[in-house]
Amino acid sequence: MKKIAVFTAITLLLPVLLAGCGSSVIKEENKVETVSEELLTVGFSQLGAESDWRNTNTVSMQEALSKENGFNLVYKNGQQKQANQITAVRMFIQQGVDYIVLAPATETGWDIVLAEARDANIPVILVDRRVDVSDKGLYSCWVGSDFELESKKVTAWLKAFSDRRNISPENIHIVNIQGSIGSTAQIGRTRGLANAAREYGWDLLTEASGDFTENKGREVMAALLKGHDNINVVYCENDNMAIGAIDAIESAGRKVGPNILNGDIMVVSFDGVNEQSLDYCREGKISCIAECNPLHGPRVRALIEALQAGETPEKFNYVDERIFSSLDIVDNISVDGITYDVEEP
Ligand code: GYE
Repeated sequence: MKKIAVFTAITLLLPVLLAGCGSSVIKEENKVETVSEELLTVGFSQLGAESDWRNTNTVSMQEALSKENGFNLVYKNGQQKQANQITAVRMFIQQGVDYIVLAPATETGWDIVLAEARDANIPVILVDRRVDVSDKGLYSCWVGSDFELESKKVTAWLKAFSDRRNISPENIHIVNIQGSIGSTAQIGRTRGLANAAREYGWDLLTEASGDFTENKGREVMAALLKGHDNINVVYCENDNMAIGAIDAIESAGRKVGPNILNGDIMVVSFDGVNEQSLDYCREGKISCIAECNPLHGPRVRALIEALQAGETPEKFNYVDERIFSSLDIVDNISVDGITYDVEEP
């Protein structure tokens, strides 16, 4: 495979300090650098920096694909826009990188650029979210979470909780603050809730996207409270939106918590990465969090090393994840025949 000898430097994003992630800092975007022939050049198109999950994921990738580990990583931040990611992938192709790692913003719209990568003989590894392409041969493999399973865990927890508290299904009035529409995480988490609401007879009032950000979560929640006076469960498709939503609920003079027949609004969420959301979970402000594991760097590294060694890794690689609640009411849940202990956050 072709190696790149020379790159020259550009770009600049202020390093983003990670909440809840100790001292890890995202390195600036980079493009050009002189690298030794010994290193494998990897172009990583990250979709953005919208959440703590995402920033932790970026750091994990940068740490695993470091020079010390034998990699020359070219990192591009797509700013939550697929068009930017397509440009980044084309740039990687032009530079003749050895591997492309893509964390795609949305599922659709990748056929053409991935065909260009294949024509250039550059293997593509997908991380986190997936692409919906007519030919699965356009990428080598994927590693990430089962987002619908995460949703099934949260809804199983809510079902068990409401059964134990004798809350009848028609008294459960849910709004869903969705992630970025068309992303794999949104699609799976939204589908899981819709299926559970139908199966259990919950009142799913409405859904609106908060784009996985704290600010939009706050905005959307404020609007939902104005439009519906009976909301008692908020299902947030990530923790950053949950933090924003909790702020909006409290600013509206309402209380977050599990006593939903006595005026509380219950918040449930996904990720378990950000320290504040874990604190909220310990305090009972967030009743339940399905973990979503962002530490894919070493997994992607292992996939690249397998491909380098001429092996064919599994096409789809799922990570194991937990469920958290500090409420002493549901010890475990069962989903698709598997029992998961509900753990302390
Ligand atoms: O849950 C959210 C992030 O795709 C799993 O994207 C990821 C999701 C994660 O912005 O916080």
